[in-house]
Amino acid sequence: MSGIDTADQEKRAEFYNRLTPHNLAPLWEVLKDIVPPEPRSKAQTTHWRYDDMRPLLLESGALLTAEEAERRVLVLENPAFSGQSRTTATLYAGLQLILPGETAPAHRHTPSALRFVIEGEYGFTAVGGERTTMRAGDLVITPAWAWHDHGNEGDGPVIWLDGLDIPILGFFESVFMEPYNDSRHATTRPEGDALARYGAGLAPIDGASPYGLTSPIFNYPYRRTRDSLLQIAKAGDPDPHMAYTLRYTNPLDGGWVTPTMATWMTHLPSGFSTTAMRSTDGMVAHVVEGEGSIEIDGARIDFAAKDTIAIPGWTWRSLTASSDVFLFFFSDRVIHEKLGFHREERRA
Ligand code: GTQ
Repeated sequence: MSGIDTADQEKRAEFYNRLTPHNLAPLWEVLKDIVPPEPRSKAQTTHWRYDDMRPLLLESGALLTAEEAERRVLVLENPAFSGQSRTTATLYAGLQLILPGETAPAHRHTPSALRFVIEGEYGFTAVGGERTTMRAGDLVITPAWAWHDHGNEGDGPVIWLDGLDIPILGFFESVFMEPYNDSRHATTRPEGDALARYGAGLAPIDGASPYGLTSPIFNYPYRRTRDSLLQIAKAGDPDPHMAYTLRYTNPLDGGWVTPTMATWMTHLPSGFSTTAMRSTDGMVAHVVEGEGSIEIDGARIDFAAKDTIAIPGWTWRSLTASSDVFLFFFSDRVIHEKLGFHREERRA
């Protein structure tokens, strides 16, 4: 505090020292930090180039097996949260590698997970007795507390981006995890069952949501997402801020696909630029196709396909496409909305 003399300051400091043993602290010394006029994210804007990450991830493949690692993942760690396995203030992202013939053993945990497939053709994730083949660009959901394992039945590496709400459950001290009694969970339904039941504008006539707050569809195939975005682009009239954007939905209630993480995909035709906007949710952006740039609070990042970028909450962001661009996003927006503090601003 300014404008007070040294004697007063000493008196106050002496008072604060006597508060400490009582586990008390003066609010007025920290009020402006803990209740600022607007958010100032502690997360740093960070750019992970796939060309840098891929060789390192493959190197880890020679050091240990997926079985040994349980999950062989390089965490995309935000430099502002070194050692904390955080990509944004609230979300975790990592690159997972499965080599031919390997299994990442079955387990379940209270954090929700999403996988955005980057490369490889015969990777699979099994969730609660159903397998789905993971193709580049697919969004695969693993609901909280559902048994899941991963494998690779092809002859090349399979790599995807993991997104989990681990820091959020960590904050609430609600992380539980249980290993399964076998490396793979038994398959009880044919591949494609969930998509047929829930992903064709249809739903079972009886029965509730099998995974509670999480979408019952666990693979949103890229072919469909991409086709839809290209189809709506034919109508023209891209939104100045969002270009062509569609969100992934839970078909049973129209909401987001997980209880904590919002997911959407944006398509920018070559040459298109968006007008700046900002929102309170912190985001992870992954480049599916194309090249371009993103400006975040005035700093420009030039991105290439397969790169990943952490965008701190309440920063101004705008995109420019130098070729046809498809960007996958996930953020903690679901929680902001549910708890009523989501805010967004769009520049004219
Ligand atoms: O695949 O279950 O990146 O449990 C981190 C924790 C992936 C997974 C991660 C996990 C998983």
